[in-house]
Amino acid sequence: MALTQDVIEQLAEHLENAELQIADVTKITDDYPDMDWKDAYDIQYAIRRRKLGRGQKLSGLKMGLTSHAKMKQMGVEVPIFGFLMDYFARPDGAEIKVSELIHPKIEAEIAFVTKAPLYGPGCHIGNVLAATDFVLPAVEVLDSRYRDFKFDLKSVVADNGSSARYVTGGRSRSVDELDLKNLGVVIEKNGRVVSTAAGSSVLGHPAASVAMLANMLGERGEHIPAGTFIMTGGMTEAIAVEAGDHIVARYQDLGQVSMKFI
Ligand code: 0L1
Ligand code: MG
Repeated sequence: MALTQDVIEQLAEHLENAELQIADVTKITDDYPDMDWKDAYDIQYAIRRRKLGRGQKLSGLKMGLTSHAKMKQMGVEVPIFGFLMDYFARPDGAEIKVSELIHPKIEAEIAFVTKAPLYGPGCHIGNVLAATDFVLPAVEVLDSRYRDFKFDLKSVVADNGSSARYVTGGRSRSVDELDLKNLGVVIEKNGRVVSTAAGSSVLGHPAASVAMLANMLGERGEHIPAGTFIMTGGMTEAIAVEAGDHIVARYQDLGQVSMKFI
C-alpha cells in the first residue's frame, strides 16, 4: 500500500464527484504514480462505502476487460472487477439520459445470478455452473470519469471499471439449457449491425469470468454470496453512443435487450 487512508478517501471523493457532477478528470496515477493495486481497489471500495452510506444499495458485481476485443481497445491485459449499485439499473427498453453521463459507451454482456456462494482461490468453471441459478442478457453503459477515456489499469480500477448504468432484459435461462461458449450476440445501433460476438470471447467461457471474480475476491478474504447478480464483461469492444441512438442487443436463446439514449 503506497497511499495513506486519507489520500484513499480524498481520491474516492474526487472520482465520485466526477461521476455525480458529470465532470471528467485526468487519471489519478498522473498525481500518484506510485499507487499500487491494493490502493486502486481500496479507492473503489471507498467509493462503494460512500454510496452505501447514503442508503444506496449494492445490486451486483461486474467483471471488466474480460474479452480480447476490450483489452485491445483499452491497451490492457488484465481483467478487473467492480460493483453495481441499484441506481445504475434500468429496465429493458429504457430511455437513458446522456445529460447524466460524460461520454457513454455500451457493451453487451452475459450476466449470471448465483444460488450458492462461490469461494476462491481454486474456483473453476465447474463450481460456477453448479452454483448458477440462471443466466440473463445485460448491456452495460460505461462512462469513464477520465477525460477522453484516457486511463491506465490502476486508474480505471479506482474508477469502478467505468460502470455507470446497466440494462437487463430478454429471458433468463438455466445454464444447462445454453451453450454459453458459442452463444452469439448481435448489437444493432439505429438498425444497423455494429458488432457481433460469441460467449467464448469472454475468457474462453463466460463462467470463467465468474470463477476469476471468486478468485480475485478470495485474495481479499471475500467471496461471491448466493443471489449475486454478476456481469461477466463486454463480449465486444465498447460502442460510443449519443442522444438519439437506439441500441438493440440480440442474444441467441436469451432474447434481446434494448435502450434509447435521449
Ligand atoms: O466493463 C468493463 O469492461 C470495464 C471497462 C473499463 C474500461 C472502459 O471504460 O472501457
Ligand atoms: Mg462491462
